[in-house]
Amino acid sequence: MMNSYRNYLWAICLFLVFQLPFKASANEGYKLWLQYAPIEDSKERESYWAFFSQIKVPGNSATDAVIRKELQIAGRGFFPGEDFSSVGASTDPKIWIGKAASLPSSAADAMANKLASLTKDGYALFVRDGRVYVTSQTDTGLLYGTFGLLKAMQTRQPLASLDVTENPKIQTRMLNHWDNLNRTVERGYAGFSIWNWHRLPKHIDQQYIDYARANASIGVNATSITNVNANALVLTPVYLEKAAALADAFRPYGIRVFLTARFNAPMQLDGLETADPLDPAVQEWWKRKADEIYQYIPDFGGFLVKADSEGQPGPHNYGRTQADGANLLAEALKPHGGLVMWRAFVYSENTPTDRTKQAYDEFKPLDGKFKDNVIVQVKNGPLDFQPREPFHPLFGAMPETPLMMEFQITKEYLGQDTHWVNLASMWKEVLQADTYANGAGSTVSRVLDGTLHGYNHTAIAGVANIGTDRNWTGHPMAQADWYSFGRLAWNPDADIQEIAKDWLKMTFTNNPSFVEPVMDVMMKSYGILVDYMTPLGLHHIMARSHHWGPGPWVTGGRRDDWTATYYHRASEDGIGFDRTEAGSNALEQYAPEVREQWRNLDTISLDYLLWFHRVAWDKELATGNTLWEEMAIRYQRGVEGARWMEQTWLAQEGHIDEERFEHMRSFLAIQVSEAEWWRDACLLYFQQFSRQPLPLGVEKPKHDLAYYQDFRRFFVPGI
Ligand code: GCV
Repeated sequence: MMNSYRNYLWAICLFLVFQLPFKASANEGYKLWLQYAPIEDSKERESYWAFFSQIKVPGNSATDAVIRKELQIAGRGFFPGEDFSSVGASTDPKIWIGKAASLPSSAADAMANKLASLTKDGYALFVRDGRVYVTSQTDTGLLYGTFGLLKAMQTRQPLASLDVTENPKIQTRMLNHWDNLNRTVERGYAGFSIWNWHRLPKHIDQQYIDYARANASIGVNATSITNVNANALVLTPVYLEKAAALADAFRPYGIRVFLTARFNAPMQLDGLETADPLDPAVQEWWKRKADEIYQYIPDFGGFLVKADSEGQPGPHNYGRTQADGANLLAEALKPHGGLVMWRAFVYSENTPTDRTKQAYDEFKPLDGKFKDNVIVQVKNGPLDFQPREPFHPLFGAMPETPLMMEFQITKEYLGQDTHWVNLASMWKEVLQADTYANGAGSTVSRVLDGTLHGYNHTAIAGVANIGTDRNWTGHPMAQADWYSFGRLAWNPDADIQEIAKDWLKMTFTNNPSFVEPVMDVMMKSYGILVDYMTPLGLHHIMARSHHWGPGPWVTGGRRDDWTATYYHRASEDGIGFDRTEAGSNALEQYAPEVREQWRNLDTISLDYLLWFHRVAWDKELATGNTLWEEMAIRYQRGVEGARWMEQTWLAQEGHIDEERFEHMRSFLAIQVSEAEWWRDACLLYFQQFSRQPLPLGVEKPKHDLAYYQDFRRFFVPGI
């Protein structure tokens, strides 16, 4: 009787599963890569069930509770209809999820070396006497291990032979939210801020928990919840209480909260006459403020600070250095174990040097002058998250000062919410760049993981791309950027193909007919986008202010260094910014081996040509084309690439749920038309200077230049 009822339930479940690809709900996007889709193949289901039906989680911490909860969610997804109400309580476990200290001695003794190799947050998955063990030295490590186990199931790895040891290479792996207290998000394209300040602290939205789950599943262990263009109000009791409620919700998931600190907060909040970092009253103010914050949030991570940049107050206002500013806050946080993340994105229109040189000029002389709880946060390139930049010259140049990476996950300059571009490809390029700081092999990733200079703190941040959109990120594929960020933060040397493959399987399906072609698109998408936006090292040629769409004609206005013409310098003689000795000499900020790669116009990679050189339009390049021809061909190639992406996607119909398929279909149509827009607008504009026809094979623009220059859009999001 029981059996036939069970079979009946299974039949219903299978029927529902069969319907899934065609009748998916909006929820599919919300669940991110934690879909835990039903295991349809009966053999696979049986073999996973043999383990999953008997799990023991012996611990009793708050993190153990969320581990049990996650197993319940996953179990209900993988095995619909089964009862998981007492998951984790098996008396004859086939899966044991417990910290190393709690392991049965038979397993602990046999695996002593493995266990000893685990660092904080690390985990091991192994099999001993037919039982799967998930273990770690810490609660958070155990949660990460649980997600490791669930990933293995989602990507259909056999549990009977699991053998994984994972230790993070970077200590602090964080998201930076540029979220304002009024819930708008600077450079956010996925709706409003998920932090509902008005309802906090009393209401803890389920989305906060799901945010923490998603982050923990990829090893993100810190979050700075407010915009770096900071509002001092967040440091007042009303907001500290709200931030504390978020910190409480995130704690079991191993996530620490940071806040952005407005440098002149002592003046704005308490009427001090100065915010001078050397003023004793100011120092006292920050100490008291730090003490107060730790009363609300005992494990508060620290401050993230943007100072002396784009209108933000900072130590310059008092004739002090960036080290003076950072050390002021570091001193206040020190007794509590907090960190200061001080941004190197410092530049000014009043400094006459090339903007890309200013951060190095300012910070390099301060190397070794920062307190030991300061980390300097450096953007991947020396300008500002452009589609392609050379690595920032500060990497490798600050051996005495820990540096952390700042990537931008939100795509301010890469098509914002509607373009599909796999950012991991761009990040990988930077992470694997060789700074030659200590000879060959001194990669940026080794600067970040601390092995190059022996940093005492290591960290990496990504500017978050999430908001209140049903699927968190607006573009369904932008979820991959959040996911990949976490994976690369954990291991900056990780294989990005593996990351993409895991993400696709967990998010959509394990079907190789879908995974392989879509992964191919992901791997090529970055090169394609650069081709249709900023080929050959062009940069900062986007529209003014909202930064959406092309604007190579942007000139004049309040700040020269916010125009396009400052950077491309196109004229009838040629185009490009000369950063060699003959020009701004930004090249001198790199190691001699790097300079050597880039100083010669004939041998530099074409990817960086116009970043470092000014080149005549009829200069013949290594490809055999003139500069003008090469530029036009690359723009055309980018458009064709976008069309290929669209076609490849259209061929996926039926492999996944209709909703996400259709979402992607319409976004790809937008991407193709915007790729054409970039190509046509840029080529028409630059053609005024090259005065040459479009080469064969490059399509004629649909409109004249005036059309593109007059093109206006209102209320573009993100500003
Ligand atoms: C938060 C760019 C963006 C700004 C951003 C700034 C920064 O300039 O356009 O919106 O401000 O970078 O990183 O501080």
